Amino acid sequence: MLTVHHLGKSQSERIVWLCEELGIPYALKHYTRDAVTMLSPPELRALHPIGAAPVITEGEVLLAESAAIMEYILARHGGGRLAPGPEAPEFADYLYWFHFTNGTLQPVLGRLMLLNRAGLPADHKVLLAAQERRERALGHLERRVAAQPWLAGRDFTAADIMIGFTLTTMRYFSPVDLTPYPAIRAYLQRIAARPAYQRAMAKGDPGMPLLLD
Ligand SMILES: N[C@@H](CCC(=O)N[C@@H](CS)C(=O)NCC(=O)O)C(=O)O
Repeated sequence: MLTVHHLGKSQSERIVWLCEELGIPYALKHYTRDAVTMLSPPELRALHPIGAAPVITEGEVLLAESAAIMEYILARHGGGRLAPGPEAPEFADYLYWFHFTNGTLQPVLGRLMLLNRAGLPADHKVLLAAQERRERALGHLERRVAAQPWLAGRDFTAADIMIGFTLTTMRYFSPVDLTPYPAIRAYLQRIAARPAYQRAMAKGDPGMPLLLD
């Protein structure tokens, strides 16, 4: 049995959502962040040397890193769904946008989270550079989702699952005003309308207000 080790309010919501989209059987094990540090609890740290979520276990397999877990589940349980293959015209776009999240957008928001915590003055050049980088990434994304409904093109794929957390729950840690990005906000409404997304969030983080606007 595939077990998803899910830390509340974290990137592991991606894995819960993927399992719901695929309709595969899985067990969900919940972990709660330390109320003061917001870090993962000792039980999750005992599971994997990095101690961060997500982690999955399946038989002898223990795997961390959300992108690696997504690829593992898609390859083993996806049956070709949600991941266009090399023969598909949208293959390159799929790969690019799948990796855009953890390669570009998530690090930018993470950097800003730390810079904001450091209490830098609003005009500090490092802070301004990070903000400019965030707006560049969001502008790029805005143009993409204005041009077609989903990141890889006409069809919803795992690339959209990767970015969902970063555009929503991540904003609890690194606030972003999406007012200047109407196409991203419309894209988030398309995500919100998916029954599998609704099920995943209800199971993973019941009661957590979803930052979809
Ligand atoms: N690159 C990793 C990042 C994992 C990560 O930083 N997870 C955060 C939650 S969003 C976490 O577990 N934080 C708590 C901690 O590090 O103690 C991935 O994509 O899985």
